[in-house]
Amino acid sequence: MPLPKAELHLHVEGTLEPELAFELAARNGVRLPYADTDELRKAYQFEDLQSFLNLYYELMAVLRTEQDFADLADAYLARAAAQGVRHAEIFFDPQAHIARGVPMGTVVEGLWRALGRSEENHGVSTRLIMCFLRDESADSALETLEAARPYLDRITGIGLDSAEVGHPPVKFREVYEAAAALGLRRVAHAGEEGPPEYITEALDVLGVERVDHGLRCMEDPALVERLVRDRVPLTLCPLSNVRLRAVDVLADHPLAAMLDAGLLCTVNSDDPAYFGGYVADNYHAVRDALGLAKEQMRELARNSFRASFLEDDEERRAR
Ligand code: ES4
Ligand code: ZN
Repeated sequence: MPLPKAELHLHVEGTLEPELAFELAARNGVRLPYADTDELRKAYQFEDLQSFLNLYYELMAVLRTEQDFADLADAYLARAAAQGVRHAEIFFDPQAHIARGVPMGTVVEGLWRALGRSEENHGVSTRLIMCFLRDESADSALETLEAARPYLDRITGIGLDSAEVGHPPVKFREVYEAAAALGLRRVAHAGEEGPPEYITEALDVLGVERVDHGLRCMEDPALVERLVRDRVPLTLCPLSNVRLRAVDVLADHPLAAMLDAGLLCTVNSDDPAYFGGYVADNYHAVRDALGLAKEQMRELARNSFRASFLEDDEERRAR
């Protein structure tokens, strides 16, 4: 029995497995520049975040209809349930779809078709987090928030993803303020490839409650002290860090040191179809590479619920 856990850092578009990509391509008459799933899988060799993002955005071309988004999310939820996931907070990238002529409504209604039945079908509760692409403009992010207005009852929070370096959090101050005023929860990717200063800025300027990755905090002892003191959760993605070369090999991953430092670490899968494993695979990989003890594995699973928005909702209801 896998440990019950929550997954807090998962891009739904990053769960598109090659088989489903080809199935959707055929269904929608989209031509992929790969002969078959084997050839596509061979393209999964990444130098860095950008080289991955290029393929990630390219394959999205197959996602066109509500049913496509429903099938994508349902396939993820089935796999997640088999890996012990009981709760999933799921990112999506509306700008990447709107730019291809797929409206916000198609994306959200499609995802909801799967998420709305997830508890009964898979035993997994869900939340949706809408991410802004940080390599697009601040105005585009504001327009995206506006486009999401009719769907805000289905969207718990906002995030910030895509190419990090050169796109500091401060660029998105206004849209984060607007989202906070609408009652949306706030997270952001920071310190994946970008410097520790981006983590500080995400906390101070964007008011994030949780930091996605946050890996590079370890370069700044004062920041680590602050994250520990304020119990700021970090959503780490170990297999992603290896595939995108943020760390050389898993044995060098700072997770064990981060736990020892008292950081509220969680383990997640990021883009599991691309990075070689779903969330339990990430747990097992760090256990084996870093020699984590059973109690540390339990701590990671406990942290995942503690760091989730579900916990807060239930605490609020109880009060
Ligand atoms: C992402 Cl690993 C990662 N980092 C930043 N943005 C992303 N979007 C999808 N995966
Ligand atoms: Zn991510």
